[in-house]
Amino acid sequence: MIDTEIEEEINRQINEEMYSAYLYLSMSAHFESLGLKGFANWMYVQYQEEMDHAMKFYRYLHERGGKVRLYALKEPPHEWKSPLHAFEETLKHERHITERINFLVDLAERKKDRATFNMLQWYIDEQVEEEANDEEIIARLKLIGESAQGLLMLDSELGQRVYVPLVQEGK
Ligand code: OFO
Repeated sequence: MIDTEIEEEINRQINEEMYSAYLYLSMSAHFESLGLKGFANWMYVQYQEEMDHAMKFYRYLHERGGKVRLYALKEPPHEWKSPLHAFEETLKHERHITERINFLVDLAERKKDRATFNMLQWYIDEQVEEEANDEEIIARLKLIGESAQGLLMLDSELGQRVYVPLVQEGK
């Protein structure tokens, strides 16, 4: 049986991951409305990945005999001043998620819950990758500046991103 404090914090994390999904779906819709189909695709893939993050915690809690509780989702913003602004907000949000994962790792350590500690290692690696992806796109957007041509080239590149379900990756 899983410790009740860990159970509660994993339930909060399911909500955090679902909010991440909601936020990125809102960004995807925003880019779609601007005709930036590639940016919209990138954010849609991100939305799908965040749902996987939520469901990985969901399945884990059941495996450990815990009870999943789904809490209300916050309403995400609907508009961003520019693609750069949207990606800066994405990075800010991911840094918050990294802090949450680190908090969960500390809690698992304090409670001597080795299984949870182990499961969380995947999220630690994932956060490194997510922050690096956002930082790279932010750097590119800063270089592009006001160039419409540069923005459209990046849009077409971001349109190539493909969703790979976690279950298919065996994770
Ligand atoms: Fe974006 O990594 Fe989950 O939330």
